[in-house]
Amino acid sequence: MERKWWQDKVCYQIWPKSFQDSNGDGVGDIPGIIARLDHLKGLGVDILWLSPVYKSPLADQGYDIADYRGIDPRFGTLEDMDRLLAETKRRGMYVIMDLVANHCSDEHPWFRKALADPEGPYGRYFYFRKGENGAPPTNWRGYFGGSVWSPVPGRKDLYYLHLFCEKQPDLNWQNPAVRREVMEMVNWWLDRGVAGFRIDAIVNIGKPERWESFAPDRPDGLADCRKMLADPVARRRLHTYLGQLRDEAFAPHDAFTVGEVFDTDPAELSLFIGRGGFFSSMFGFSAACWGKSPKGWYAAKKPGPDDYRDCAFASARQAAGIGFLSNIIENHDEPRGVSHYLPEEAASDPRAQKALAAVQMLLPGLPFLYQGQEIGMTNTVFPSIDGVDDVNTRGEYAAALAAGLSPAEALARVAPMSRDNARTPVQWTDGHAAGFTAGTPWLPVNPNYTRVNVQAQDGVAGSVLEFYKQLISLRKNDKYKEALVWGGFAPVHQEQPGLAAFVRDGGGRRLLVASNLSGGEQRLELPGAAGAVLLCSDGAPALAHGVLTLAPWQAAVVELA
Ligand code: TEU
Repeated sequence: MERKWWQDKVCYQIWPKSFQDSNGDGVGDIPGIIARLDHLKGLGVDILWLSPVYKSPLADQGYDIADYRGIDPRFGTLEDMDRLLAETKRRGMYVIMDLVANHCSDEHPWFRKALADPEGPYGRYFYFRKGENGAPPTNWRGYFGGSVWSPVPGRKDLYYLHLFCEKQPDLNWQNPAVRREVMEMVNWWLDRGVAGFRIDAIVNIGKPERWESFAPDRPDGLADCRKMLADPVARRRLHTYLGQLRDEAFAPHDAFTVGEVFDTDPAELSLFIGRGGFFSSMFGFSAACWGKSPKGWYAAKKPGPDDYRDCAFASARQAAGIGFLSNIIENHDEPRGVSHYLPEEAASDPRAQKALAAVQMLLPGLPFLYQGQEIGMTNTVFPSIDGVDDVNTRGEYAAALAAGLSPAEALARVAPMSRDNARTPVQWTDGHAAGFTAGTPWLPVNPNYTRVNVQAQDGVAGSVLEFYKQLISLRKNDKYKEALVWGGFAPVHQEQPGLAAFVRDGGGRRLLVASNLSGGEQRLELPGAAGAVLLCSDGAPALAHGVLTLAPWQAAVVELA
């Protein structure tokens, strides 16, 4: 595999609105990020992914962009952004931005001009279609529920397409002028010093030739819009556009790019992240997709530690020899990983949080942490649906009600999946608003902040935060890098419930990573003679007669002779 500058790095996602507020308005901002760079440097992370900070009405929290070259005043200014780039550079860190180009905001000048004249040049930046007999052109349901079509105000029977919310009109990538706008914008940021992009919802940019309704798949009479993405013409178009992005923007800058690509066909992995692929990396979402139901969140099954292990291992094997997947246990769209993958009674147990961390951080691929993960932040509590901000959660709540659930049941079922779980403010201290803001936070702080916060863990032996630091420094240690970054991967005793173990080998070294993801003891026969114990989450593991015994929720890394 070709060696690239970003492969031995550790990445960290910042969701700016909830990271750190600097001016007391209750909303996180870029100066707040700058103020916390030393925390991130101390943790050992290198590449910071900033969720959108562009000018936006924040209908989907910035994933609805009104000006691709402007910073939203709530987050700061372009000067603040330049300062962030300089301050990260000074610390040997990199910033990647979020490229949200499947759609823009309905408040973007392009869409305003398009609405004023749908038949004009800006009309061709979007998808306008005529309905039939008062009904929208197709019966596609959007990602957040409801039709993907909204009527154009003042125009009889004309609709515009939005796969996400109605304030996120889809951009028409078939129009070369749109692609030129995107290429120029991406190059503008890369020239400014951004190291690359996380590429949002990108599989949606290839649209099919024929726009047809599908058989309804829910009581609402609509059908999942994702069905049209499988169309061969849509796929071919997607590949063409991604090739253009790579050739005209990413490759000339040697940018680091990570695609948000769900449900990838394993046969296409090499096209996406192989040598000369569209992206540097893409997220391995198999664990995040586990248990999801076509009916909606209310019908989703909660995964357990073994499901996480099996998904993660399967993805690692698929990518072996091809490229680097990006490994997550959570992001701004998912529940907190410790709440989602650990059994309920263990989600807040630092031992269990560390055992899960060891697996994620030492798998092949690139580790991505999400803000607050490093201190074991958990899902929050939802007293009522009125307190939910997220447009996605509100759509899923409506789907649960439509399926006949009572309001209380609907809330109880969608709450564990809500995107607001990951969007509560980062817990820095046990003081006012967890040290996130001097004012009132835009979304309530998770009530567990008095116990779970950075201040309580920083420099404290045995804390989740200190364990993440150890994992990161082990991955970066020159002695073990060949094995942990570029080396092979072989699962060990995967059939053993509650155990996640694997061997990483390279540069003449073999390391066993063994995590006990259960509340009972785990014993495993070592696949080789035991050498030094490089790391242990709690205490020391018991090693005798070629057998490793792990205490409940204990994780260890052992060098094999
Ligand atoms: O997400 C794309 C996407 O497919 C999501 O709808 C995902 O399925 C859902 O959030 C899971 O809960 C990206 C961004 O990550 C998300 O925050 C945006 O809302 C979305 O694109 C639209 O830009």
